[in-house]
Amino acid sequence: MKSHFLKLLTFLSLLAPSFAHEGPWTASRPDGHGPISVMGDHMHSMGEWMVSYRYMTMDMETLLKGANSVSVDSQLGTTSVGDFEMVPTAMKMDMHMFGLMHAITDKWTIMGMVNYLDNKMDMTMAHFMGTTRHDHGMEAESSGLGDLKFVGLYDLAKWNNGRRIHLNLGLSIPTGSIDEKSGADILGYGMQLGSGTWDFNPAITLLGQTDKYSWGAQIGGTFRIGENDQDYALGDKFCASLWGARIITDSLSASAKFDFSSQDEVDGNDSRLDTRYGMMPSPGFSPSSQGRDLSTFGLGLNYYFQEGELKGHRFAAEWETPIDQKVNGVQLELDSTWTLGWQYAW
Ligand SMILES: [Cu+2]
Repeated sequence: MKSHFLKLLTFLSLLAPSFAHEGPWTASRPDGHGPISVMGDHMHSMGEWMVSYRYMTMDMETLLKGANSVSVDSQLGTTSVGDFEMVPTAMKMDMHMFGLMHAITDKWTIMGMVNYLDNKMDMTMAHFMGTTRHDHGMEAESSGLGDLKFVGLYDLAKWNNGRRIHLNLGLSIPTGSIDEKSGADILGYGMQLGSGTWDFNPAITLLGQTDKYSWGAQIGGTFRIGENDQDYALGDKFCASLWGARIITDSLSASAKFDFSSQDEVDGNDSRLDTRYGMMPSPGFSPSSQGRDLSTFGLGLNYYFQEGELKGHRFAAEWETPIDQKVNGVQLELDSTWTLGWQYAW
């Protein structure tokens, strides 16, 4: 994790001196907002409001043990019971995110976000008759409101060369359910809709613009405050992002982004899931098969209407794929993420 972080900083320090222009940073260009997957990338001027909607869809399939691909057979056993009796084989997570931003002063922009989640998971369950394994396919679903998030963005400094830096101070409120079930059975950690804990989300964001290019870097984390009412806390998370964008027309820009995140395994354990694990060992019910190190590369487009009926509206899309990933325990491998978004400020 440290070496990725150092590489990122070195890369950034090489770029930073050359990527500057005359005048202050401005939002009124397509790359005036970061790639759509970045949260809290920009601030507003006093009195401005912004509404946004994002649709994010993540696909996961095939199993990883640490950094290595493993087969379903290797986990379920072929002639006798293996490490697990049930493993996930695919998962799709859809997220609808609604956001509201308002700059109460030039120094402070406040932001609220609420998510609606929709998770689907396919699993294979096995049992043995002598030395013959019988497989059953199973499906699980969960959907509903996620955790509510409030963020204060504080302007630390603005320079007259297109650069600025701000602080992100986020608080996540546990409105999302951690009691999602399939029939009478509690679902695994990854299928729950919230963390169940109050979480602190600090970050620092650095932005720069030249006439044709822009870049940004954000480093932050998620820290769980205490444990939830089931006596566990999801793992703390560290995130670093670095992106660059180029203006193609007055309305269109294209971006490339590198992301690194590292999330710890679950701290503590949900006794309801321990009971399920006792009856049917599965990585989804295990605190040590949660969290991962993930490096991704993303490509995106931002479109900013400068005139006509849609003047001021922004549409953006971004596709991200892993370049390196290492899971804790045994988990599904992340395949790709798409983020589509709309933003309107006035
Ligand atoms: Cu905004």
